[in-house]
Amino acid sequence: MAVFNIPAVKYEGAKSSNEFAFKFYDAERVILGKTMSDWLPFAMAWWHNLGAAGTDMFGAGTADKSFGADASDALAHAKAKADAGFEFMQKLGIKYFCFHDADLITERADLAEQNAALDAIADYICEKIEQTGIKALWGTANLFSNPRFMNGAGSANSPDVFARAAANVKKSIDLTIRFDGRGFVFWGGREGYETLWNTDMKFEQENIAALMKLAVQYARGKGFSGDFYIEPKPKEPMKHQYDFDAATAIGFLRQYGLDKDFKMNIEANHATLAGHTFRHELRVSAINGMLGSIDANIGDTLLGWDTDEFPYDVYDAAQAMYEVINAGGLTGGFNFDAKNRRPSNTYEDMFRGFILGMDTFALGLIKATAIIEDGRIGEFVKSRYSGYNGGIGAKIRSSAVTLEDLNDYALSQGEPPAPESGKQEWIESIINQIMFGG
Ligand code: XLS
Ligand code: NI
Ligand code: NI
Repeated sequence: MAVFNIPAVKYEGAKSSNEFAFKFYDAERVILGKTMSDWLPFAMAWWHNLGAAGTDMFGAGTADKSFGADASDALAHAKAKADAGFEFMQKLGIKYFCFHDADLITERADLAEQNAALDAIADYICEKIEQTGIKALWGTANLFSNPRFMNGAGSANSPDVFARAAANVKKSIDLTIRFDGRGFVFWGGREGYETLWNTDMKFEQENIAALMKLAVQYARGKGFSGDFYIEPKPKEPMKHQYDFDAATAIGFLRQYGLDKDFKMNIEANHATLAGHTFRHELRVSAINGMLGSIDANIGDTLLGWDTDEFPYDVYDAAQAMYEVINAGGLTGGFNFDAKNRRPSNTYEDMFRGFILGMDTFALGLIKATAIIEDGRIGEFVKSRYSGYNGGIGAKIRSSAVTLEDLNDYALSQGEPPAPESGKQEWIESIINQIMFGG
């Protein structure tokens, strides 16, 4: 029996007034040689869509996410969530989901009982995967909600807590492999500090790296060939988190020899919390060969925390897609790590959120493609560095000069030619022309 009283969502074009239709996301439309659905492997976040009921620091949930089950019966509720989730993804044409172990079924304190409960729901989810072809984009272990992780997981001061975190990672890798996942995420919500007075930062970072190394060894031994991801975030819940931003996380991976197995999972809202743009984090990852996957959401500058809103800003999405296209696409996908606002508390709102997010990224793809095909900006950027194509520039690029050579060159040339305009305003007006000029 269907959970949602909404038919499958179809593409109807920009003029459609059907609120349950896509206006821009046309899965089969070919753009730059690939279909929209290949450019945009969308994923549903199990925790937000099937779990989050709108609870906030000031009030209880407003949405009913029991999906008709008796929520006190853990397995029945977990199955109802899976039924709802797969129906939801099928109706939207979404091929992937992302999950934490703890999202799948109510957690139990005892590890053996917890693993048995996870196996029971995993059997059910595997049947659904078999029936629908929908599978995991990535899995992860929730090493932040349970009070046992209050001092961290990999970074915990207690080796017993470290061992429990490792066991949860092992189980979550097993589940990811069973769900045919493309990747495995580490998001270090409790891997950081509240005060340096009680913290051995170096010791904690070494232990986080050790946990990651153990995870890679185990997963590769089980035949997992996907990517591991770090999802950087500067703060929240901790005052300072070690995976502050992409540059910090990439440096950490290189320091501990993890860079061959890991890439970045960039979340838009985390980028802005770190004082960067979403696009900046994508560029940093891409130029380091580590752009893996995206948590597609948007924050709110007036609120300033991880509000996880559905992305609606086409200007922002176009910039993100410009980076993704230039990087040749993602090996991961676009996970809507996003939730409805608290007053948007109906099942219909769940669909409205995803339609908004999918249409926003479809528009981003369309507009970024137009910017690339227009060519003016790409050409301008190339021409700005054209001095390096020959002469002294080419020698600098190929490391064929010494500092003395450059000194001689500078002495002989006199004052360098006047610098040329960076033309930012011209570029920004081209963007507006492409975005709104029809
Ligand atoms: C929290 C993170 C989290 C990760 C997965 O801010 O975005 O949801 O994506 O643990
Ligand atoms: Ni996230
Ligand atoms: Ni987040």
